[in-house]
Amino acid sequence: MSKATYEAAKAQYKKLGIDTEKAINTLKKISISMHCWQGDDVGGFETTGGASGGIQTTGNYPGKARTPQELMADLDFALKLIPGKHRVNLHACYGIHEGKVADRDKLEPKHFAPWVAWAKKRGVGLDFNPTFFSHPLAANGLTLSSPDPKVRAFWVKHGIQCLKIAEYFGKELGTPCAINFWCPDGYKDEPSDRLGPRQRMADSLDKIFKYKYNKKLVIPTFESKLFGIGLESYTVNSHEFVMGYAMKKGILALLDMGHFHLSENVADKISSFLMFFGKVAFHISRPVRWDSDHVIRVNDDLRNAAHEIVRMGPENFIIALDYFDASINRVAAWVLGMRNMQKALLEALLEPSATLKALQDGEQFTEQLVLQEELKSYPFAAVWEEFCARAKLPANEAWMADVLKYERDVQSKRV
Ligand code: RNT
Ligand code: ZN
Repeated sequence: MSKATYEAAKAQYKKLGIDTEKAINTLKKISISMHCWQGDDVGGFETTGGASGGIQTTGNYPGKARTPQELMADLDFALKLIPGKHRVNLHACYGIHEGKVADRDKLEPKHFAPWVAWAKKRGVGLDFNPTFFSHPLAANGLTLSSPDPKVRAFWVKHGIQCLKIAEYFGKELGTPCAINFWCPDGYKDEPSDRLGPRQRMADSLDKIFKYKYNKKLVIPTFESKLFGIGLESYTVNSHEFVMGYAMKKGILALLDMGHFHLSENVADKISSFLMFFGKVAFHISRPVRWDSDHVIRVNDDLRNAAHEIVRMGPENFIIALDYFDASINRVAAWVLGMRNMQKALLEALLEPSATLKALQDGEQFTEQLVLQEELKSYPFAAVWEEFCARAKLPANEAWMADVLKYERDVQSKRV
């Protein structure tokens, strides 16, 4: 593409009152938290058993990262193909243990020191997640809400240790660490007591948050879910439970795009969250028929979410990706998902939202509809290309050739 193509696009957007330079510069500053777990199918470094306990990956594409070194190398490779500066999201099961693996209730910052060193070197911020799954004490699908006080105590301790690790990340890296609490807790079949597990869950969470974490360094978020695999009938941390608890506790609720009925519009929830929580934490995912965690595409769900994020100020959002497809090249899955998120945000940044809002408020619904639709054929691609060119990266599928080379030279040797 020539510079002239961008200039023509710039002029076209200018007529709408949109400054493409401003859009490019805003996008450059939006940092997305890239989930380490796409790199190895939510495997982690504790066991070789893979993900279990309410969470599951499907697919068997060769070449997944098996060690911290491999995962770090893959992350490095992926980040090089993504414009902008981003964060990396770790799970507690990605601790790096020398010799005997410390159990979840005994995890300490030292188990994440190599990650901090890795992140420091690259100027990357780290986010975190306690891992309430893939563990013998989560095998029956109950953790913080278990009727067994010993099981609850174990997971409470895990939650507290993770808050300490998040504090360590925030302090070492000079950027607050978002720590997301997601538990699979639920029942496969109709329970007789829906209240008890929720009361126990709240009590366990209260015990975790008794730990006085440094609020400048740690941003706790709490994720709701509709159902889990093998836990189809009841989920303790339902949307209502999470909203209520988070509100009461002064922490953020987290929306995962795969955790609602498929006909629900997740983008519509954002404005309400923003009003009452002040900030919104997001797991950008793609459910196909169920919470399948497919790599995100630039589909209407993503576009609608991105538009709401941009309209309400990207600085008010914690944008984290959450999907894990084991059936395709995992590095490509990262790169494509991150770039798709950026594309959706850029398209939203090029929306003449003040004009559209005025049309809505003026009840000029025909003009609003026409403009909304005609905008779809504006030269977005030229602005995306310019954004990528400034980051010295291809704006098209050319990056995949690099991934295929990496697959040949590095990933395919992992047998
Ligand atoms: C599971 C949740 C949760 C996990 C990660 C690995 O349904 O979405 O966020 O995907 O914590
Ligand atoms: Zn999620």
